[in-house]
Amino acid sequence: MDITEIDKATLINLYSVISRIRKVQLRIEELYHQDNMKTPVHLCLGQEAIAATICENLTKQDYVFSNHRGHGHYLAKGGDLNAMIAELHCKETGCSKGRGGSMHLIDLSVGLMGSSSIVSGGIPLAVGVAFSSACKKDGLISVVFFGDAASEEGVLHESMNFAAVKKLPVLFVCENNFYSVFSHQTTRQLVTDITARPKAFGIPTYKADGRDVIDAYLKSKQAIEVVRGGQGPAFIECKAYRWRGHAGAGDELKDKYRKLDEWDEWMNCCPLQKYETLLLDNNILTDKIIDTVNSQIDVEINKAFDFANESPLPRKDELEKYLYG
Ligand SMILES: Cc1ncc(C[n+]2csc(CCOP(=O)(O)OP(=O)(O)O)c2C)c(N)n1
Ligand SMILES: [Mg+2]
Repeated sequence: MDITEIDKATLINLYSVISRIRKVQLRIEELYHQDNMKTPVHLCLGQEAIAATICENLTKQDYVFSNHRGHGHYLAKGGDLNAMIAELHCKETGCSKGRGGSMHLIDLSVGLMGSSSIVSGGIPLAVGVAFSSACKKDGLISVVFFGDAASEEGVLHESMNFAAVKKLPVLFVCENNFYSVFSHQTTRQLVTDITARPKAFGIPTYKADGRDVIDAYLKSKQAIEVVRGGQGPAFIECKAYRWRGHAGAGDELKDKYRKLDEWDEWMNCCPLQKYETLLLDNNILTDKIIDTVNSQIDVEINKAFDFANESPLPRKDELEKYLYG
């Protein structure tokens, strides 16, 4: 896996997307305790490169399904930042009209079909849309992001079997951060190699290091080429660490369910910093370009929070407007 296999524009765009997701997460965390964001939040700090590298290999029209930890997926697929921050403030201008909050982001204009707070909830939906694409022959693929805990849900297994039998254009992306809330993977699964599950259904599998942008980008590319080539589904497991608590802002090391040496090891390997150094060493980026990219992101984030704060709440008499009855 070599940086020379990726063109310069892609490398720079990946940097910008990852840094943007990082900065947005940090700002949400900083402001969360002001209590203007009336929603639980599940930050994806530490896992940013997975969303960025997968979505870099997709077209705007390809379909993406997300889960409760979905800010990175939404932004990497091209979702509107103003609308996402407004959604976290439960404002009418939010991407789900302020009715969904952080776990229910959606932007059909960029193929982000929705996010589900039900663990595994997006998986059968992605397979259904892939079935529809196969029938219509529209050439689009569906991608579903889910965590290591979702690999324990029966619906993933049924969905993988159906997708394999019907050769559907769907990519299963498992973000293995080793935890389901407070429980480590080894306390929940005897077979911790998650790719053993898709292999049992005859699905080609890939493993990527979610801290290593080059590895994650090139492995995603291979997996997506298989799916796009009409050979049926593929599965990619990307390992990364959740830097913060399961939900909310701030750090819950005090809860003592994580070992300090484990936490230290992963915190000392920041995907963004590692990537920035690589790009500087290879003369892809300069300090000046880094400053410009990051100051543009800061301006954009300030504007998004201003937009959210100035936006109206949904009207009381319209609270049930989008409910099916
Ligand atoms: C079907 C279902 N079971 C349990 C829950 C409660 N719950 C919410 S998030 C979560 C853990 C999810 O872990 P994982 O899938 O690994 O994603 P991560 O939070 O690590 O990103 C659980 C058990 C739920 N929302 N839905
Ligand atoms: Mg997990």
